[in-house]
Amino acid sequence: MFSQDKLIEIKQLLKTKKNILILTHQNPDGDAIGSSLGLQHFLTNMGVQSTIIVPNEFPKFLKWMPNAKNIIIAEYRVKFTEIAFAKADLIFCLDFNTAPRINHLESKLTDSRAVKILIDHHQEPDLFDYVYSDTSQPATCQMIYKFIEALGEDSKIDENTACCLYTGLLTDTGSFRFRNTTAETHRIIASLLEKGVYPDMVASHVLDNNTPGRIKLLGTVLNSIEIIPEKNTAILYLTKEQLLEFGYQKGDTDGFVNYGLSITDIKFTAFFMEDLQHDFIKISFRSKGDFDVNQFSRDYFNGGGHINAAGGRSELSLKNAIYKFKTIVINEIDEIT
Ligand SMILES: [Mn+2]
Repeated sequence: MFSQDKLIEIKQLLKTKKNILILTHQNPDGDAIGSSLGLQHFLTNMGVQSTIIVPNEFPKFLKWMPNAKNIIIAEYRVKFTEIAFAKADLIFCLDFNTAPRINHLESKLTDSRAVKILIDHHQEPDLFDYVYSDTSQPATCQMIYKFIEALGEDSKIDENTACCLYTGLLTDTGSFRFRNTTAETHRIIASLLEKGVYPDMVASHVLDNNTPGRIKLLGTVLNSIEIIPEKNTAILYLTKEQLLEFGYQKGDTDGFVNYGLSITDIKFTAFFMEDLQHDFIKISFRSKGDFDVNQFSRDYFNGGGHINAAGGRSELSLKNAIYKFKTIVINEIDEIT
């Protein structure tokens, strides 16, 4: 958490700064949108105006969230974004650690003379003016809650704020199943429920969001599963042709990688997917327990992330990328338990 001195300074900034931006990462997920909207609702309740800017479009299953329609999608609103950054005097950077994570907005952020406040749970953050970075936190939404608490302003958390923060916690903890889900998380969830969150409503928006095409893609990816039993590892993949056959839409394959981990005794899973636009393979890694997929991806597949969830990529063909993966897992990785 920010030190007491910093919290007092931030309170002062909220009173004096007039052009406040809330910024989150490229391809915003539930935690990115949830923390941004949660913070915005809270600020509104404090009488503080703010604007949320995201680099690109976010998934349909997050559009129901209160005020989501007012989020500025920078790639569609180029002029507006330009002016907003030029005028900004305070920028909250949520759920990302380094400027490249906001893609085409990177130089706008680094060039801006606004005061920059980072609240994030990814590793090795860049330097900002105020930093609340904690990789032990399951979600930025949890950190927003704790930030509000530290300001002594819990009473400003209304139903809308609570609903947004709940959503990010739900998505970033895999529905409260990942190891990052702590007793503190559940205490915070309890107080969010007391503020009036309907968990069934959030779950039905966020989790029951399949299209027929996505279900067919899921069938295809499940058929692709290969197991390396001696390393408790599962591999899944989708080709370009399969994506096109079922009318792939951005976000359709989100969560597919987790099916590998749903198999008895599987502790490590990788999902390989041919990219439709570029000539590379996108890879998602997930693990259970101590096996560090962030390190694995950094070492072998030009990526990174968290201990149990990471992304990576390969310039090889799909077949060769999978072959490389198998070779490494079989020959270079100790037992995965
Ligand atoms: Mn997050």
